[in-house]
Amino acid sequence: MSLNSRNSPDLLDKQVERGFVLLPRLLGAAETTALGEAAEAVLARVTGEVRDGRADVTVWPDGHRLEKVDGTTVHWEPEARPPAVRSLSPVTHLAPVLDALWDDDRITTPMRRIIGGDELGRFTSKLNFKRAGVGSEFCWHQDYPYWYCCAGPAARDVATAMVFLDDVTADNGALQIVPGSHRAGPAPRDRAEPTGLLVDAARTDVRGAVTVEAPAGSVLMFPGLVVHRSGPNRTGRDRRSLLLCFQPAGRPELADLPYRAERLSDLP
Ligand SMILES: O=C(O)CCC(=O)C(=O)O
Repeated sequence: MSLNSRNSPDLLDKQVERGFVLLPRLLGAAETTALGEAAEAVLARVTGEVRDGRADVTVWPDGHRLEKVDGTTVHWEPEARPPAVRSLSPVTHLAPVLDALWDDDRITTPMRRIIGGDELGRFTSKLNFKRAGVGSEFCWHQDYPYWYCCAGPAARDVATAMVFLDDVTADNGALQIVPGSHRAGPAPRDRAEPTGLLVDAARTDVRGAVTVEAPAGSVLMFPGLVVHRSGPNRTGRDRRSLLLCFQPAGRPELADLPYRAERLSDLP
């Protein structure tokens, strides 16, 4: 599909400049529903394996529990009772309909503009579930520090396409983005926070943040240096999304790179 008038090259360039591109209803209703069904089927299969005791467990310094099985990491909501999954990553290898999106021109054409290269490669993928009533906050952060610990300076060239599987509104945990924040480079991090990955919001100007509401099937794209957060989902409606993180072709994927926490000392 070519870009339609709403998503004309000029408008796209302006959106790239401000640090995020929103493509409303890029995917049709039926295909969005099919993606949601595939996401639920993957989740059921993977959590079944976890229940059978086949996963390797890690607990992060902030108390978040992660379990690895089938080449994906299951990240649990820290507070949800009964337990609920916060995210699965990487995930597209677990369902062909999710995997096909890597080669979908509707996504790759604008993504090439953001990354600025001809040939795109995969970096990683994630399903964020943000379930009704229990989906928790993502604090202010840039994706960059985490990716930098794995990929080093090449992390600058990674950008995300976030495919919304449900309608996104301010009250079910829409993303808040600080326009132009990517241009300032790595933001000061909160040294008191155990992961060392979050932005210090007291030392970063987040006052101009915008809330990105969009219908299901919309796609939001942004590079790893954009400062963003999302609130908890206190509604009765899930806010699921599939994130595809692209990079220039020919580079190793996130899953093949060791996490080197000592690299954080290179960053502010
Ligand atoms: O899904 C969300 O609300 C936050 C996504 C995000 O920032 C992340 O997964 O790093």
